[in-house]
Amino acid sequence: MKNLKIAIQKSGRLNQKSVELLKNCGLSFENYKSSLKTPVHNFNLEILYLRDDDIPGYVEQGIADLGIVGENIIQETEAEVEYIERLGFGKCSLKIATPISSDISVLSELNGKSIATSYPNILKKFFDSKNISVHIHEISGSVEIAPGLGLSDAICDIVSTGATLKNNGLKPFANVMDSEAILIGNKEIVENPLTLELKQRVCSVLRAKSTKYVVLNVERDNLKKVLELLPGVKSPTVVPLAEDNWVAVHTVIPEDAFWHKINQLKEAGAQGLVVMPIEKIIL
Ligand code: PRT
Ligand code: ZN
Repeated sequence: MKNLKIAIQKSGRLNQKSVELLKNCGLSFENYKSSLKTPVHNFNLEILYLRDDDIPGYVEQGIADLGIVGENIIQETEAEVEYIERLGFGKCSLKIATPISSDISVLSELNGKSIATSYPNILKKFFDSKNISVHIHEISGSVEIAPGLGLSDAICDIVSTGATLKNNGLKPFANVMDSEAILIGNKEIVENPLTLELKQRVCSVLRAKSTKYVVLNVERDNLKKVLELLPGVKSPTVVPLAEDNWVAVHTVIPEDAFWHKINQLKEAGAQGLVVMPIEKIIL
């Protein structure tokens, strides 16, 4: 079978998490920062290290079959690629921000104003859909300094903690889109058996990451109450303990319900709770 090629960011915010995800999928490769590509030793796959801006276009053209890149870049480049899986890292938002001193309070007040951004295509679509006409100034970096220099009335840029906006005397004003890293594929390759296998591995890693393995002890009299609190993957395992009338319950629970559930379980009579990370969940 022909080798697939997956493009990931060479360096920057998505590189480390992309490498970590692929390694957690059981792929063995060297993460050479200096090379353009590296073979995977135990899967028919080659890893290409590219600038994130080039990834959607390369995947669209089939130079790479798959890619890991922020949704903001996919939308901005308007490349025609398939979304295979949302990966849950690289989360951020594309926001419009105005100077703290500005009294603009609704979007329509931006009509006729100028906005600096590195995302002209997304921004144009956003304002076109609202019938608002703005002057878009495309700049490639340090967008946040544009209003201070008198270059624009507002900006549209990626925000994660909001610290950069604050440090530059700006406040978030409107959300244009939320973004995260996405596994994308060339249209011709999404049904390829290798793509499907990689997708299955990625999903099992993501599923495991968002759940915890929990073991707890409970008296039989309280078992029903405890089980009602545990949706689990299927049904929890219940095993007798050496001490009469006590059982151990093994199950998995979603990470986001975690602390809430733990306290409820304790109140229902659960004791000796042990919580462990899970490596993979294959359904
Ligand atoms: O060299 P290459 O072109 O590959 O990388 P790059 O410098 O263009 O991108 P990089 O590595 O900065 O970001 C890669 C991807 O990470 C982006 O396309 C987003 O999908 C995602 N991401 C997540 C972010 C951020 N968080 C982020 N905070 N990308 C950029 N930022 C920048 C933002 O531009 C602004 O300057 O961080 C600043 C804001 O951060 P806060 O925390 O102060 O709000
Ligand atoms: Zn870039």
